[in-house]
Amino acid sequence: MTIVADVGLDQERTGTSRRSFLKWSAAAGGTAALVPAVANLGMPEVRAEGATGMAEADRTVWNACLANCQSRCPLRLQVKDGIVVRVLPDSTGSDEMGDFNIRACVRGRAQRERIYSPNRIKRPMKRVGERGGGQWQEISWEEAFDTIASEMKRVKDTYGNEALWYHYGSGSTGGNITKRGTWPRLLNTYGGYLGQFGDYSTAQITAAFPYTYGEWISSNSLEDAQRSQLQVMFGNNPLETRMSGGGELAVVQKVRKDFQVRTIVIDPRYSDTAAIAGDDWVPIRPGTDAALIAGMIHVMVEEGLHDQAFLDKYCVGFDEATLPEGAPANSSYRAYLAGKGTDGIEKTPEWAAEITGVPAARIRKLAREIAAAKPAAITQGWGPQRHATGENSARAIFLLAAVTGNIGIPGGGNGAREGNTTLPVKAFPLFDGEAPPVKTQISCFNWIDAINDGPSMTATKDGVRGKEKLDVGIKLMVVNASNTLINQHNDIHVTQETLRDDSKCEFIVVIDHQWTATCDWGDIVLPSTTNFEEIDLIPGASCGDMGWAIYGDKAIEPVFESKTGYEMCTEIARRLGIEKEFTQGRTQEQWRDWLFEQTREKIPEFPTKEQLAEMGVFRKHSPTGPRVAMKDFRDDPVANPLKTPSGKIEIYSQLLHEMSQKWEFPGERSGDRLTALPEHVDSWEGALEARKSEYPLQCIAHHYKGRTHSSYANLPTMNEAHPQMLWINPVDARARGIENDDEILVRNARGTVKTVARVTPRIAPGVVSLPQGAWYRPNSKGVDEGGCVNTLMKYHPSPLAKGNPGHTALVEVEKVN
Ligand SMILES: Nc1nc2c(c(=O)[nH]1)N[C@H]1C(S)=C(S)[C@@H](COP(=O)(O)OP(=O)(O)OC[C@H]3O[C@@H](n4cnc5c(=O)[nH]c(N)nc54)[C@H](O)[C@@H]3O)O[C@H]1N2
Ligand SMILES: Nc1nc2c(c(=O)[nH]1)N[C@H]1C(S)=C(S)[C@@H](COP(=O)(O)OP(=O)(O)OC[C@H]3O[C@@H](n4cnc5c(=O)[nH]c(N)nc54)[C@H](O)[C@@H]3O)O[C@H]1N2
Ligand SMILES: [Mo]
Repeated sequence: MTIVADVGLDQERTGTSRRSFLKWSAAAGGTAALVPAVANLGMPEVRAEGATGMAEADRTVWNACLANCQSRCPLRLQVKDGIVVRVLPDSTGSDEMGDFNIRACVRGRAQRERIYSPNRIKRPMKRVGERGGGQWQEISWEEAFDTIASEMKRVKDTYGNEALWYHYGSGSTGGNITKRGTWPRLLNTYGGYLGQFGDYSTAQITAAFPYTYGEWISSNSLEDAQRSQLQVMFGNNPLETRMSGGGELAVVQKVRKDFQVRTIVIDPRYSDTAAIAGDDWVPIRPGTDAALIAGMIHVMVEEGLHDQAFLDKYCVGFDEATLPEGAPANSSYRAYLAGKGTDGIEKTPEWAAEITGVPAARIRKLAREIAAAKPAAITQGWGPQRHATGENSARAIFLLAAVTGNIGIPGGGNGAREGNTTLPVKAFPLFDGEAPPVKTQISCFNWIDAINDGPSMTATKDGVRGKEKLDVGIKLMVVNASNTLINQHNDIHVTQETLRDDSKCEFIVVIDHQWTATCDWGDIVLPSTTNFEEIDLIPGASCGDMGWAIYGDKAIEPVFESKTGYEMCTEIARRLGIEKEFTQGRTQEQWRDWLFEQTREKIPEFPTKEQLAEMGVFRKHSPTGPRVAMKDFRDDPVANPLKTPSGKIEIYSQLLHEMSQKWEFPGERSGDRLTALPEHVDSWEGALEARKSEYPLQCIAHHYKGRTHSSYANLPTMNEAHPQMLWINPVDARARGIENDDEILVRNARGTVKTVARVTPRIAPGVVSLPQGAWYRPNSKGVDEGGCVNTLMKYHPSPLAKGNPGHTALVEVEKVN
């Protein structure tokens, strides 16, 4: 197919004229950016002629953007002479809800810069000299496989399987065989590895769910919001974090356009969602949602606006009368509001205003409006929970949905993040049998403690699961599709010190296709293919009530000496004598056939391999209409109890009360605590501490449009379109003599970042945001000129989840003179 014909197709769908498409192509593109990159790689030069005409492609194949933004966009790659010359978006679907054209965002369309990036790892590398010292030697694949297999054997024989660790990494989340599954399967086949619970995204809310709802239960879909009178979004930002025509962005805009549902966004930032889909913005100090909610519920109760009947029938612990047996007197939420609890403070709007920065009159108005809207869809993104006390923020937002009686009804919701409809596409198995062989788990964020002193980690101090304490620390790490060894993990300096000592963690293998800050700390670094260099059945994703799957075709041969994860693991399995168990006698192609077979058993109308290769995308709209969470429970709570101990929604959790007596928070963590109620807890480096600290600004780290975490952060076009910068309010900037675009230093006791100021009223006073994911690039003085926010963040796991508080830190900002 020629490109001109494809442009014609797009034109129908997007209204883009050929002229503007060409302009876009040149700007986002390709020629200027591609040629030097290709030259760097020593590959034949491609002339995609930009404005003067378009290169003819030999073929067009389907694949997808697999980065972890959770949108999952199909891409059509045009290939000429073995080189990807152009990346086009989805050409199927329409603008109708449930049939959306899944149009890739700027990042997806910039894939060529990534495939042909000068940062691509060319061949296996071995560290020489000190770990992290920056000296490397190229080695053969044979040597790499032999070394990894013998290190796995040595560590297993010396310390046992619990000393092996598969590191958290989200770089190829959207894949299936190309996902992060191959390495876990290898490790599980070899007897297993120390497990992990939680993730870097949602640890606190994941830990909060069981104590309120018994398990993770996503809210109604955003498509269902068409039946709402009001949407209230707490730190939920689909327009930036669910970009593309297949993301929730499309659903939110469609609901807004067709149904004009009033929308309030509660966020320290005037996000794109607030700006484009919001009617009202409530700027709030980070980490204080539970205080805002207490202030609002105080108003509702005082004015009789809450849904007492719902609380009586479905909930535990709002009132003294529904507290579980054995709960101390005055431990209900009502007693907390009245100041009869242990803190003795009444939770008036004035009290909440002091903490949150939202004026008391505004809190009253907001409370009345939310209580009056029937039904109201209350959702939260994951920004509010990625905090020092994020578990309580998440639970407080659940509570607001319960107090207003919005749970289990169309147009309502349970205060969690929106749910959606997915297709049950078969996943590549991480292990055979019922469960992975090793049952012991730590929080995925706690690995650094397990390297420093694993055996000191216990159930009540570190949340270790499956055992009272660890017997051994992490001695070997497989770090695949991850930059969380350095860039994406809080407090880069502490991590580097720990890793430098290779008597602690004795062996680290990193697998990636870009040379990241994480690669710097490997002992062996392996060059992976991108997903465009291998085959897959991509499970797709979902938005609203539409799910889809994408054909993963191989567009080009592996670049340089890169290999697929499946090939790497098969080679290592052979050396460990477990090849047959690992592969089940299948090639990657045969695994894909198996995935198709298995999926077609579950979804009879799912296309065959040949059909999907042609179609590219298979989409399906929910046949039962928009998702309404907890409908069964609402209809009949006796027949359909929740998985909580009481079977009801637990506003007061007896389990948490008991844990609060037992769990230990020694030393630096002595200020942490667990609470039976979703109450506001002043945190370390939180809103109150900011007022007396020498670092008086609360620094959050929103997820940014030009990258998915650190993925795409090295692409010139993305950096031009979405440069790194610090958002700072004009009030705070003026006080420091800072003007827009000034070079600034952002610092605290842990580190210093150099970046530029974006002086904007789009962020609350007293708050700054340095979008996470920029590449760490320290200069000779240790100042990070790349602008990585984790240079500033603290390593301090949250109290219940032991999760990542990636939006909690205090900083000071000064102009560079
Ligand atoms: N473009 C893009 N999209 C992405 C990603 C990306 O890096 N770039 N990352 C993907 C991944 S892995 C994930 S986990 C999701 C993350 O999705 P989220 O966690 O929802 O994204 P964040 O930007 O961290 O936070 C959402 C909003 O919460 C606000 N916020 C921060 N602290 C608070 C608070 O205390 N209270 C309130 N009310 N609001 C607060 C932030 O300003 C932000 O606008 O996004 C995914 N999508
Ligand atoms: N302070 C702060 N820190 C944060 C956050 C925050 O809000 N604040 N957000 C956190 C969140 S939500 C998350 S999910 C994490 C994300 O952190 P990570 O999971 O580390 O995600 P990325 O930074 O995108 O890095 C993914 C890597 O995978 C590589 N990759 C891509 N495809 C493949 C492949 O097919 N094979 C291999 N081998 N490699 C591949 C990419 O090149 C990239 O280097 O960051 C967390 N860090
Ligand atoms: Mo995430």
